[in-house]
Amino acid sequence: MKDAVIEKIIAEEEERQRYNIELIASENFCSEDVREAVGSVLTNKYAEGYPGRRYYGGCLYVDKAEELARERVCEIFGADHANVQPHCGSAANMAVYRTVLKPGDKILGMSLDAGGHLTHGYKLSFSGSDYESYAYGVNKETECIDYDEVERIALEVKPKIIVCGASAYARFIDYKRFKEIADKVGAYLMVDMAHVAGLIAAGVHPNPVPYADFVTSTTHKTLRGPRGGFVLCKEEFAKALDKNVFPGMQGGPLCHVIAGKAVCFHEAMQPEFVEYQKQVVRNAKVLCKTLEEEGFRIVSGGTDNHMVLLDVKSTLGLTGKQLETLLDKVNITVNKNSIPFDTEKPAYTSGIRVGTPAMTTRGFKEEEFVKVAKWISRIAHHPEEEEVLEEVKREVREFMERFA
Ligand code: DSN
Repeated sequence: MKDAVIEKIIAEEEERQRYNIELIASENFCSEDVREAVGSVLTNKYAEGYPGRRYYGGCLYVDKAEELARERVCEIFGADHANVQPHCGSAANMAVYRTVLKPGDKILGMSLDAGGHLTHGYKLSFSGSDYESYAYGVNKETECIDYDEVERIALEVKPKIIVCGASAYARFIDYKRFKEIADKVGAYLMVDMAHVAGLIAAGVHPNPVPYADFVTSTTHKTLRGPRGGFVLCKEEFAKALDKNVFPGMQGGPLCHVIAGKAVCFHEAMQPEFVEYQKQVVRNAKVLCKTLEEEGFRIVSGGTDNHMVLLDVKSTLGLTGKQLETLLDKVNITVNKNSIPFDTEKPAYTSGIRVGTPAMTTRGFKEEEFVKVAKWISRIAHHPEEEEVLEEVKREVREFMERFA
């Protein structure tokens, strides 16, 4: 590369990714094939419109790539229609809202502090400023979604759309029950499956497609593709959705990323992908159990998916930010996260979110995740001790040499 400055930055990031233990639940390592597609000449092409209906000439090959991506993702999830052009998950969610809502309409989603996403109605996001947003949370005792409470709020609010799916929720979501609630109040149902899309593709998590009017997702989390988004919907919404993505919100699609999505969907149809996702869940359960044995309080008492939410304040007296910073020092990467009914500000939080998708891709199994849990525990229990930090950092480095 002629730009030596950027070349160095990329090399440093590559080194960081190679030797760090990556536990951010929304991250993963995509395949070389996905990266090849994303780094290909398809980045040079303008292709506003859709396959067969473009506003530019020369779209023969990018048409094929987009068509393939659409067909594959519909086959994986059993959907009628897919739009694979959204640049990210937020854009996918915005496209759905713009398809069925007018500004000021009511939206009901999971609150951010209970585990929902910014775009599910948070006040500082377009979803909370363009629409009248209402939130449901989790039950104070179980820290799980209380479906009767969701129904009560829905009956009171009468939203035009109900949104479920979460960024920091370790339990199964009962999509059927959400559909019943939506039907009862005459609302559309949108499921944002971004976090669990890979698990769903592999059949280790329930599929929301039979219940939801719209399902949105990213492609880079458990699905292990390039950074991007997509929307699935019932045939009746297909035309309106497509119009709202382009020309409604976006101009030219990222043809190279769409090709990367097609590769990712192909990979998600292989038997190895099912094995990988099963391992992701097994690893999360072991990580959860070991951390619990080490004295951490697990929000909601366990996990059904790829992540574990830890309350580090009540048992260890640390904020999420403190533990995130300490773990950074030993090259274990996590993110601080609010927990339900958190009394700390979002910049500090009482929690940490950890996930297994990335390190499962790198080959970690149960045994390795027991080690990871014990390192996290040592750091959390000896936050002031420099020797402990040094020792764990050295152990992590030596350990990661085996997986580099
Ligand atoms: N920000 C993402 C996450 O980390 O979960 C969700 O989009």
